[in-house]
Amino acid sequence: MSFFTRKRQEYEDRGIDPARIPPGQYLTDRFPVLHAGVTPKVDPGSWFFEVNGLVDQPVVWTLDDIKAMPTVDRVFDIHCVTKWSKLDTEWHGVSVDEMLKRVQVNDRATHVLVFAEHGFTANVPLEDFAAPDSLFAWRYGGEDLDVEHGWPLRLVIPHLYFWKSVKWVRGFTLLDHDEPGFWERNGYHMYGDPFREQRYWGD
Ligand SMILES: Nc1nc2c(c(=O)[nH]1)N[C@H]1C(S)=C(S)[C@@H](COP(=O)(O)O)O[C@H]1N2
Ligand SMILES: [Mo]
Repeated sequence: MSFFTRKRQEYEDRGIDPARIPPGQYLTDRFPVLHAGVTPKVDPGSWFFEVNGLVDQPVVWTLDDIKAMPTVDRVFDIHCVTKWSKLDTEWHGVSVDEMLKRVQVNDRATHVLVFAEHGFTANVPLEDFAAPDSLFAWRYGGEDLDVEHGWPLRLVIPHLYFWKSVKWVRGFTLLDHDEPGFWERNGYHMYGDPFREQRYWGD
């Protein structure tokens, strides 16, 4: 019996619906830390967030501006391309939808390039970015996000592999085409649906 078949049996025995676990993933109760480069040192006082590209008015928000928007609490399963999944993670922040209401997105916009400290980027179709579940979070499990997990602000798009959930996010650009981000230029899939196991180019 393979590792994944055995694990699946174990999850069923624990009462976990196996349909929640994408192919080739196993569950962890830990919260692994994964990123390229070093954890940035962020000064929340001088921090700002930018929305630009295909919008009528580019905007710049401070952390206080963002935290003053209506907030949501959401619980999701997350799936990392390195094969761990974590169930029922708890996030608090502002939904992407709520943010998009505050900028006039041009009709020509089809994709988003999300950017972060140290030049990290990730691309997502606008439709997935604006999906009802997507949010910009600053609390996890009832506490401020750990710096390693993206404080002061991180994106969470739970229906795509977790590399699209950009930590230390600083803004996003609306585009009329798709453009690979950091991991996508390095062989990761342009879309990254865990249930279709879209890990790498060609998957
Ligand atoms: N800014 C930034 N965000 C990032 C990354 C990164 O390298 N830089 N790595 C991504 C990857 S590959 C993963 S799996 C998740 C890991 O999030 P975690 O460390 O909170 O588990 O963050 C994603 N967000
Ligand atoms: Mo990752």
